[in-house]
Amino acid sequence: MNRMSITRYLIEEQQAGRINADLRLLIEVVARACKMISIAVGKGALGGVLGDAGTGNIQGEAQKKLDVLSNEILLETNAWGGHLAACASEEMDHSQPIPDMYPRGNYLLVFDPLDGSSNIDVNISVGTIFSVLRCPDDVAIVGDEHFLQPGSAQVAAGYAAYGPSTMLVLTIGHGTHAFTLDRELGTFIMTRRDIRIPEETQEFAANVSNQRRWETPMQRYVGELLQGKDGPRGKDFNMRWVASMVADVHRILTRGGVFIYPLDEKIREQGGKLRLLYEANPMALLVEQAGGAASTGRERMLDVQPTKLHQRVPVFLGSKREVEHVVAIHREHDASA
Ligand code: P6P
Repeated sequence: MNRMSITRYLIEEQQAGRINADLRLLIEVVARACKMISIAVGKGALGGVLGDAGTGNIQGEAQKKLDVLSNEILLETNAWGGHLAACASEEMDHSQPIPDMYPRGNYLLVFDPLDGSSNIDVNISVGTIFSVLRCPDDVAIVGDEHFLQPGSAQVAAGYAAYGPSTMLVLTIGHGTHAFTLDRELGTFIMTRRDIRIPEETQEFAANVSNQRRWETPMQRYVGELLQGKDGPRGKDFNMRWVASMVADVHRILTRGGVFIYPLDEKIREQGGKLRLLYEANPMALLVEQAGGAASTGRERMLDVQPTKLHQRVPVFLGSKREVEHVVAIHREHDASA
């Protein structure tokens, strides 16, 4: 059987001139880091890495031991290859330049090392989300400000999903492709090329316990979904909410759907729940490359100009027609306000 490994895929993309050797190395290294994280996650209680680390991060969240371990794995595996100028992470207050002892490259890597880690202790799928940017030219000392690029500037994005199987879903700007980890070989094998998200859907993902605090148009929108075929949408909808963005987005990439995390009164000050640079933007690129759409409700996600490293945004992404419907509801609301 002609099985395409991620290495062969990346070599062929390099031979086609769509990526260079440094970006190929970067993605291979991140894939190797995700394999290491998958092994640690898979050990569960036997690995002695469940539970809290006893520390907190800039998000004000208690860090899980696996949050800290996953962050360290991504930093260490990416330090010496000469492909990166700096890394930034959900788990670190500020970006971290490549140590002076190593050669410096032209890319910036920003990641959520273990997304959904509150699910770790209850054995529910979690994941790693990553985004690759170019380091601006002629920068002597790389700082947080150099990461503040719109999502459209990403040269690559992806996630690893640590579920029943470990999968890596990746885009380098030429489609979204899925690879499944062959644990015997220790290699990611392409299992889906050119994923396409159905434009219509009957499935939504939301934490509806927040509905009473959402902006009015979103309360109405989800209310209509819940009314099903008896309501204005004229069809029944199903709901799923894993509370691991990687798991919910992977389902949407696989069979369609719409993921919504609206602004709500509780988080209005922070601008939303999900982080722009290492959650919303990489997922938005993957979804758009698969024929879907991603928006803040008022702006295409990939057009948002970041102002802070850990900036948060409302997130609406998935089946194109459904996201367009959500954007139209926001536009109508704002026009009448
Ligand atoms: P809530 C996990 O903490 C996360 O950042 C995403 O992975 C997930 O989609 C969301 O938050 C879950 O939020 O409010 O339902 O716990």
